[in-house]
Amino acid sequence: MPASKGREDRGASRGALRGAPPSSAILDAAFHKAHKATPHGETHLDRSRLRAKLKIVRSGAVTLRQLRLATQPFRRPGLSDFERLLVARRFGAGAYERALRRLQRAESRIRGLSQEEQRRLRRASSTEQFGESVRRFYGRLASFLREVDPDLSLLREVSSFVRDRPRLTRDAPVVVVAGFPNVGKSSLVAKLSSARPRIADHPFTTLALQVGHADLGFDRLQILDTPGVLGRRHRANPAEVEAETAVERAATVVVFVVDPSERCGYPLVEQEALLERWRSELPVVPFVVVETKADLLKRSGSERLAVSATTGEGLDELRERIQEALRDWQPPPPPPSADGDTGTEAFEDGSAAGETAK
Ligand SMILES: Nc1nc2c(ncn2[C@@H]2O[C@H](COP(=O)(O)OP(=O)(O)O)[C@@H](O)[C@H]2O)c(=O)[nH]1
Ligand SMILES: [Mg+2]
Repeated sequence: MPASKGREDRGASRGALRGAPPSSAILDAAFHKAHKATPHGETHLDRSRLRAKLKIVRSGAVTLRQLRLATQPFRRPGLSDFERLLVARRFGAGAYERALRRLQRAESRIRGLSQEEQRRLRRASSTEQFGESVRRFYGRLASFLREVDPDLSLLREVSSFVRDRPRLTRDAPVVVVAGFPNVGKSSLVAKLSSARPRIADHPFTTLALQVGHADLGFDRLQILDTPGVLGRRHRANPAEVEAETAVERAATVVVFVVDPSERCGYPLVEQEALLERWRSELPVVPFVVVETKADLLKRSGSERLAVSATTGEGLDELRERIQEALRDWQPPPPPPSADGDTGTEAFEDGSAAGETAK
């Protein structure tokens, strides 16, 4: 029944747009479907028993399908370990897992309830009793669903968060471009890869991770643009947390971008302090440090590579240094066990790519 399927799905998402709790759109769709039942039967009593049964079966089935849709993105292959960590840091540790468990519990309660009322219907012998069964079922269905409203809302938020983040593959190294806000990270990523990130002269134009691909002798090098980080770990905003997570857990190599011209609006000493902290916290991850905006200012006596996204200066050399840092890279071994819930994508075994790039 493709037509009615479309209607249910649309009904449920329209409710979400209006800001109504997810349960009300699901119940609308469920009751709408239930009321379209046209039963056949020998006698009036048979027909009305069957009508009651169809209402219970159909409203239950529509509801269960909507609950399945809500949990779909989290079932096999599920989130990668990196995504799980991003989600845990954004939404709280264990939050979406608890929501999933509560939804699974609601599903089985609804299934049980539907069977129970169908059994009662078989024994019932009057239209009044049929009506009572339907009303009881609807009432309890509605209250089960309202109980999981916070869980449904959370899972919607989490799935849209994950949908907006890049899906990394473990078959290719990840170059994470990181540094202070406004130093020119996105401009470099745009020059180095297929990504077309937003570039603007103010901090925090990049609010989430973005991936671009490049061919530097690898099939599919992943270049990750990150939001700027100010280095105040205890007061980090969500965008900074995301960038730190990418540096800590996704990077095969970090390209750390320093803006010695300070046109970014942040003093060089603070930029250097962030670099030092990351280097000491992540001793196994190779860092390629570049001083950018070389068209504005080139420090004399600096050992570091000077680059400019504007003029293209130093970019070939940067590509070479990235290649050099990735020379011994090997794809991580497949995860030890397939417990049914782990993904086929990146890092589901919990390893950071950097740990394998020794
Ligand atoms: N002169 C000059 N400006 C640059 C260079 N790279 C970036 N910018 C400018 O610096 C600002 C911030 O760049 P963006 O790439 O968005 O920095 P992000 O916040 O680190 O991603 C923008 O106005 C860019 O045009 C460069 O190499 N030279
Ligand atoms: Mg940016």
